[in-house]
Amino acid sequence: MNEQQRSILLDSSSRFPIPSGVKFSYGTSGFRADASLLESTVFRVGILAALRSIHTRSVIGLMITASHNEVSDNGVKVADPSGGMLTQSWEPFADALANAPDSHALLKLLDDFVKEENIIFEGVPTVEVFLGRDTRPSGTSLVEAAKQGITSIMGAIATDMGVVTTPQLHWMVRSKNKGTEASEYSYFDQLLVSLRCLLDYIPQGNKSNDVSDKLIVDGADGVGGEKLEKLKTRLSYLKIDVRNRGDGVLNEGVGADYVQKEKLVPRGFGPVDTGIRCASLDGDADRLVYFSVLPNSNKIDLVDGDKILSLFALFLKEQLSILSGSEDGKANKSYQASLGVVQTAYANGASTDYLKQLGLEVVFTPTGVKYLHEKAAEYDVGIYFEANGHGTVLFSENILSWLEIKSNELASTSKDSEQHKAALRLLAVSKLINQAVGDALSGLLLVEAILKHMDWSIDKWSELYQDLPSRQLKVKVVDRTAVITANAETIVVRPTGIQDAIDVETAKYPQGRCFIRPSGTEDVVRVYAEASTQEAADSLAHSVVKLVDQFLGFK
Ligand code: 16G
Ligand code: MG
Repeated sequence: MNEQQRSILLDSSSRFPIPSGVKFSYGTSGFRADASLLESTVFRVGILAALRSIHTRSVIGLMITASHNEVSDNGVKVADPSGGMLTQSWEPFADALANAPDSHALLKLLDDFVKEENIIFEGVPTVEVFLGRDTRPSGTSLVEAAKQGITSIMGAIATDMGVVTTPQLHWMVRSKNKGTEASEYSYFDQLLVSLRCLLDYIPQGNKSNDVSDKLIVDGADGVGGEKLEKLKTRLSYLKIDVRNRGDGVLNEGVGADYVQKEKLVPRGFGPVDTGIRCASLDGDADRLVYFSVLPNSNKIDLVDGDKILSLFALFLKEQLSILSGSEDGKANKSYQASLGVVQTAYANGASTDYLKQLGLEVVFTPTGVKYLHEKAAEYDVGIYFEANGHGTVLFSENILSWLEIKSNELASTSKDSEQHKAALRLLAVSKLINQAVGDALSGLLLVEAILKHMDWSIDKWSELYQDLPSRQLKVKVVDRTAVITANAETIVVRPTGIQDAIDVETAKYPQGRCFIRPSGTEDVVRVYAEASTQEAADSLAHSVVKLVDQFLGFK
């Protein structure tokens, strides 16, 4: 960095002192904290994003959101050129940057990092960072801090996309770097055109018309409801009633996280909604769950991320097998696409059994989108979902070009064949479903299209398999970093002895399964237990909480 650049950085960073007594850490979803503590962090992430743009010669994204956290929190995360999460190799730099005690320490860090990573400032045509924020009031001033950080790197441009969902921002970054239009309008366009295609190729036949076109969506009082309301005006097929569009408190008794964890109706829903298909988005619309209201109660039948995954897997497997079979029923050997499913330890055991019964390859990764996404990208068609409703489907470049060729070929030889339709459907799914990151809006449209294709009600979908009862608890301990896990968080290797004790407890319960892991977003250890009855799952979870106390000590 030249002297002018160094003096700009020194000067601008002195305007954003870090709060005392706080340690920031770039967790599974970036930095998160009470919004009042975040100005310096966001400013510094702005600098990081501009450097990343220089280094990758691409547009980078910076999103200000704390997702499903309470409204007083906020957060910041970076989207890489592909639209995916920031490369893990830069995370330690993000941590160091956020915690540098003063401007001089910050400058030294930047100098060292620029040398180490060999970041070349000269000859970069454009240095650009797309900025987005959710509806949190604190977002406005934090965006300003981000702009100051970005523009502290000479020549860097901060392009403000305004209030957007997290997946919209990731999508825009990806599109821009692919040379296609990166506006909200083009995002909606892509969703609507591909949805239309899926609906156009719905098999005609004896339909029971089980699936109603009525859907009620809980927008978590966040950005998702607002965007869905806009999208809806261009959607003729569905009648969507969007509730919790932003007049209430964000994430308070509403949203996908609440619905999935509490298994209760969100605010604004009640017994009158019994029998209607309902969905819930989280605060920044990157999670989606479905549910139906149980008669005369505030309880729900939850259709979580695992079931969305199962629905997608079933549909995609069917389309791939139509395509790989030839007209005479013999397998077409021209391309054998690999189809893989990625879950975490939180996936309900019944879902994993179901997917395996379908003959699918199921693999596990630790919690956090970056791990699932990376794994899913190893397949031609990789489907990943967390039980909490975050997930998507990734298509490899290979399969996409093969599908293009195949569909053109079939268009001239057998236009109305099932194979041709299957190829077109798969291409449409690859455009409808967000290739950058899990996206509640695009996921919702794909669910709706598949239900319509299958002619399935939400009940029929929910009955794919019966969830095993489960219980999640969180425990505040003296030091959660003392918990070290392995095998995709299914076993604990430290503290020594605790895994044996958990195994002994678990063995007492039919179909018992239990694991603990340190949270990446809160100062707690999480306990998950599953068993054949709710009482057993509760009891297993509570006994393991006691073990956590014995080995780690409650705070
Ligand atoms: C973050 C992750 C989510 C994960 C959750 C776990 C992203 C974008 N989000 O929200 O995937 O399920 O953290 O939280 O990666 P926990 O570590 O507190 O249990
Ligand atoms: Mg979220």
